[in-house]
Amino acid sequence: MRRVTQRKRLEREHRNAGRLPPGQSLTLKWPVLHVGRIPEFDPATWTLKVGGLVEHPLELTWEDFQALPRVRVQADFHCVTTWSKFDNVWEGVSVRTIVERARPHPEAGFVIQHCDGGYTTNTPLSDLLREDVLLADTHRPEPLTPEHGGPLRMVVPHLYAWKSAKWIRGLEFVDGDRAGYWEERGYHMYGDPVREQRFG
Ligand SMILES: Nc1nc2c(c(=O)[nH]1)N[C@H]1C(S)=C(S)[C@@H](COP(=O)(O)O)O[C@H]1N2
Ligand SMILES: [Mo]
Repeated sequence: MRRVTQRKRLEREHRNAGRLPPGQSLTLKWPVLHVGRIPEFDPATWTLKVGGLVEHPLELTWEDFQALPRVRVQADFHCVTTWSKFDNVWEGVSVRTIVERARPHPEAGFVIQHCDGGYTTNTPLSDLLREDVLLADTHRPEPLTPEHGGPLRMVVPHLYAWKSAKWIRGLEFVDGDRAGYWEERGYHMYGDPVREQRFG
């Protein structure tokens, strides 16, 4: 008898429904993927810096960050190495909230995400202003674990997951697009999974 796994069945359904981007396969697990080591988190010294071309630079402590208004987002997650994990429920702070407070200059068209350990990635500012883009400290039902970017990571569901920086510590507003860690090594500057923008 032919045995079709639940994963395979789900994968076929989602592919037929157009929800699984081209070249992706469904995972029911959550792989851990990053370069370098997992940083230590000390809530007493942690800050999130928001700077570059902004009217009002910020340096938020963990306590400041926790006092911001919160959102919950359910979204899929697509890694360029071809796995997709569906229906993640993230909680945290909308990037819109940070942008409203920092007030970027009109020429600030791009944002560089800076991480503990030196990882960086670039996105147009307009992409970070989408309603489902957030700085997440929770992957429900649990707080975000260190291997998945805890205490805080970016989540940009509509772009490949390398644009969702783990252990984020800074947002730098700039006037031109500038390659980050993987973009410098040949990954696409934008990274849309629907158009399979894997490599630049
Ligand atoms: N700081 C940092 N963030 C990162 C990465 C990294 O190497 N360093 N890798 C990216 C890549 S390629 C992917 S697929 C996702 C993986 O997130 P996960 O380990 O929670 O599944 O994190 C992204 N964010
Ligand atoms: Mo990835």
